[in-house]
Amino acid sequence: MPTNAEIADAFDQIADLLEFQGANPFRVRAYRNGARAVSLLSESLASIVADPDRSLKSIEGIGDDLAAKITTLVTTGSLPMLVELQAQVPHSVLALLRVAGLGPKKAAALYKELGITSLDDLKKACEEHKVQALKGFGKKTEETILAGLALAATAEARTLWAEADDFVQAILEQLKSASGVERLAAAGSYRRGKETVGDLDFLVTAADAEPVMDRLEHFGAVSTILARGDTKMSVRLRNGMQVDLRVVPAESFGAALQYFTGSKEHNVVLRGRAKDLGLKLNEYGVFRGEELVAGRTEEDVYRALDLPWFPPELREARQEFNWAAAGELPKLLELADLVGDLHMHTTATDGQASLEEMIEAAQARGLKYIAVTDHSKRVSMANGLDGARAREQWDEIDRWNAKLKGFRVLKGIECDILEKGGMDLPDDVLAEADWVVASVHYGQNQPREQITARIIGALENPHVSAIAHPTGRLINRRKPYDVDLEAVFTAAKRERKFLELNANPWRLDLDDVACAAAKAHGIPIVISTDAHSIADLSKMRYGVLQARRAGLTKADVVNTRPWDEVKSLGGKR
Ligand code: DGT
Ligand code: CA
Ligand code: CA
Ligand code: ZN
Repeated sequence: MPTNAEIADAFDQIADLLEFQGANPFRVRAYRNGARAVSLLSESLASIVADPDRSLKSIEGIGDDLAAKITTLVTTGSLPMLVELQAQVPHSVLALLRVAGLGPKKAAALYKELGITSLDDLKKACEEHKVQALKGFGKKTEETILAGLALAATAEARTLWAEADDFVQAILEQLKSASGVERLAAAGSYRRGKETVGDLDFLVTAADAEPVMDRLEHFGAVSTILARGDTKMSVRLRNGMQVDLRVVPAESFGAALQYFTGSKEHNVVLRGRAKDLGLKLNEYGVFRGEELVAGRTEEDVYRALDLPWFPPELREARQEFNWAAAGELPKLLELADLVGDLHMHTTATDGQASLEEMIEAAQARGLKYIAVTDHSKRVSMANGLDGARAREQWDEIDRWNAKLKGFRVLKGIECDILEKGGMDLPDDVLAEADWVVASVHYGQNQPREQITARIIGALENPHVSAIAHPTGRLINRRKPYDVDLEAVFTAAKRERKFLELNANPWRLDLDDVACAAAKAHGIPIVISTDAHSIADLSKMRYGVLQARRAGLTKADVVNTRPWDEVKSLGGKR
């Protein structure tokens, strides 16, 4: 009988192979979603198939087609479709798809034209400049691939927080139901809200550890049991991520939670402080000699060290101890503080939902206003808007606003900053918009002076409100542009413009450190989802987490304010 992990693997492989063959993206996505749904399931699929009263289709993400495939896999042990696809594509070729700048089409061309079947082959071909000679490639593409190869080697090692979160929620759900569980928590970098996490750390107090460990062992996404002892267990998930589980005594739960939440740097400072107070701190508690003085809760532990409880996002030994000493720990931003979303796309360009659908969805989320910011014409791939089409959309928005009560749609645009500098749309068009986000999408490899000058040029344009994703990085996929952020901050402050924290979990741009620096310059931050679908509107929470790590409060963030007040902070003139 195949395990859930094996079934999920089969679906992922099908998705990879279909993608390589250039199949319909919706079909590819159906298999990817299926793989995810299966791997997050706590119940074995084989047992559902065996039960005549149950239907696989009751599982979210599993439709007719996938249900039939699961049944075939469970009952016969193999899947003819997968075998057939595997025969058509050499296995190692699939690694090519994980390189930034290489879509399935280009990967297929490399395989067919140059016989490239591995990342090593690809590196060699780039270095020998064989890739740039191929039709549809060129020098730029070759450089992008080489840079992507370097990242592909280090990526995959750390998992995006958003992806880790899916697993954390499913594991918590799985462990919660074990008999005898008292307290249960996820710690580590996950709890600190770090943009990527290396491994997952769980803590539990339980009368008996065995049932809890059994539950983890049977979690659907587990591929290998690395170790299982009396109080500690480690497993590997099928996506490669390691999960550590520790069983701790109730009187030490707070100390263990504090210790395993970290960061290491934060803990080093704490231990030093304990020592100065004549105390000892470890994962079991705070001790005076042999006597346990605190350990049951984190609050107790910090109090024993004469410190306030720190939100986990701040525990990086950056500013938190200085703030505590001054009695000025910031009250961090919360998701509920945000009342608007100022960057999103519709079907007019590369979004998946219509204007009407986005408006409805934003209202349903309780927002008070949104800016619709479709791409400008330079982004031809996304069918970007020229002045006439932008005005057409804005007329439509006017008609919506005439009908809407207690909700405002702002006439916006995500206007490209051209490679040679300057904006993609003329000033008379931008002047009619309520909100203009300026973005670099092309010429990302330009030298530092040039790219910095382009961004500063946009900040100096009176019609620009904010710079979107100011460094252009994609976590694990693409490096930031070589931009002088200090110079950007100085210009933004001078021009009274906003900078974006793009909440997409791949971007989180500006990042935590840069947001803190922008705040120090007195620049208001706008947190935006850059939604390309209705579901994307829920990504705001990832941006909030990153903002909290930067120490941002409600007052530091533009879109916590009613739209009427936003203007007084700066932005478009
Ligand atoms: P990650 O998993 O690489 O994203 O980062 P963390 O912070 O989750 O680190 P991890 O999983 O190695 O350990 C979890 C926490 O446990 C860490 O933040 C601090 C604590 N810890 C682990 N090992 C040590 C150690 O050797 N010394 C100290 N002081 N703390 C440790
Ligand atoms: Ca960890
Ligand atoms: Ca760990
Ligand atoms: Zn956008």
